[in-house]
Amino acid sequence: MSLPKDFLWGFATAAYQIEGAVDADGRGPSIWDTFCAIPGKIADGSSGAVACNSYNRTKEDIDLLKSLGATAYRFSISWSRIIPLGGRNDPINQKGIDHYVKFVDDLLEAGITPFITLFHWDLPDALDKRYGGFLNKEEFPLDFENYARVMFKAIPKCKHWITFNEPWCSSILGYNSGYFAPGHTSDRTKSAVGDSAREPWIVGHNILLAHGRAVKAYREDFKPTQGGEIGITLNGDATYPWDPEDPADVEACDRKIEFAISWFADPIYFGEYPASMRKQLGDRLPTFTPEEAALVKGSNDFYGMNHYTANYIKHKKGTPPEDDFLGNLETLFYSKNGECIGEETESFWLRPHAQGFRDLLNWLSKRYGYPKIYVTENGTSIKGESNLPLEKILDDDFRVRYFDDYVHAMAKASAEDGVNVKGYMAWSLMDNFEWAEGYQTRFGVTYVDYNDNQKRYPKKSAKSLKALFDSLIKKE
Ligand code: GBH
Repeated sequence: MSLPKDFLWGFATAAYQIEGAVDADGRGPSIWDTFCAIPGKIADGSSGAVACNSYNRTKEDIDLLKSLGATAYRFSISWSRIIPLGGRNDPINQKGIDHYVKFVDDLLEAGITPFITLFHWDLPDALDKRYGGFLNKEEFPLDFENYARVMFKAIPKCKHWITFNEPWCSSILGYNSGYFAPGHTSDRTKSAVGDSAREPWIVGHNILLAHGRAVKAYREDFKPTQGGEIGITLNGDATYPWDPEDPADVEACDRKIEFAISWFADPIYFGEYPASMRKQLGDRLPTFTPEEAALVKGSNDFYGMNHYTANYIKHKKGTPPEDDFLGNLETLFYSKNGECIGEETESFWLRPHAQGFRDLLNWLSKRYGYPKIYVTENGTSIKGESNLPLEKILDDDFRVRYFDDYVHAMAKASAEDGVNVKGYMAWSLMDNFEWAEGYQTRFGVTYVDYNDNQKRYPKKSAKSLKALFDSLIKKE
């Protein structure tokens, strides 16, 4: 037994990926509704308009969670259901609030602990159009704080709040490569607007300020009476040197994690950006005023960790181009000696390598002083899964093995390395709208038949997690 007695485990989802019902009960459009409508942006031309229709199937989803034995569920709130136009002077939509209040009541009645993500990429479109969304330092943090306050007030029963999911993705994919909404990039064949060398770093900065404001509001005005906790969720992959004999590759491994994770985590734990980023980006990386640094520093009650994969890292020589966001290095699947990091999946960026999970848990714990960690996402797609017959899909041994390997690696980090991990949420409860990849790529432990009324079929992996955690969580 190697996980603490009070360890929570379950599944994660995000509003735009599962809810559908985009016009129900007064919801306003988000930047993802707008982005999906642009031809060529989503692989299969789809959108989240229907998705899993979870907005209308909450009872069924909670029954599913219960039947799988989950003790926690992480989901996100659609900001534009709460405040359709998004801003602090815009009308509040009571029907949107009522939906999530009831959902949390129903989860608690089923014995499932809710983890609420306030923001999983679906910015109200009106804020993007009104003032440039994340790019606006004066407006965006204030509007986010206001929205967060509305939710804290409405759902005092929620004790675990996550401000932002993966701000790296909102910044880099939204404002450098343009692969995600709102699609800004310097590449004029893809977008009429954007500056890949500057905008991502401004967006990241403003998200940190918005996070800081929401945390301050929670701690001052809600936590004293509600007693919950709040933090941010960051994504990051494990790194191994392409050539372990080359000190420049070894150094590039840390730099890769700094550009992905410490970009946000260093300001949150130390009050400043990593030296490696300042060195490469110069004054394109904003600086924190003393007030901003004070707001952001110390703003995590826990660290939310999203983790999926690992890479070999090869340093690059010379001056990187201005739009480089990796830290002047290459990410590879094969090492110099020809070792492969892991098997292919349906996702071009994902190859299972469970030891990397243990190694990254250790890296984070050492750098940030052994914070409490919740693993807020971990999971895999499977090569060719969508093209298999149903009975083969439900027999997803590859995913069963992935969870088994990764959860055991985490349990070792907990029992043997002193890592303070207190929860784990598998991505995802069900197949869903996989952003720019559309519906072809499936991450669910539950199969969703998009051609037959979004019917749900739990896969083998769905049923495998309870026994796995029962074998690892201490009974006393
Ligand atoms: C998670 O991100 C998301 O939180 C979740 O919504 C999503 O469904 C899940 O992954 C599965 O994809 O080569 O530059 O395009 C995981 C972290 C970081 C993985 C960005 C994909 C693409 C890098 N993601 N990465 S790029």
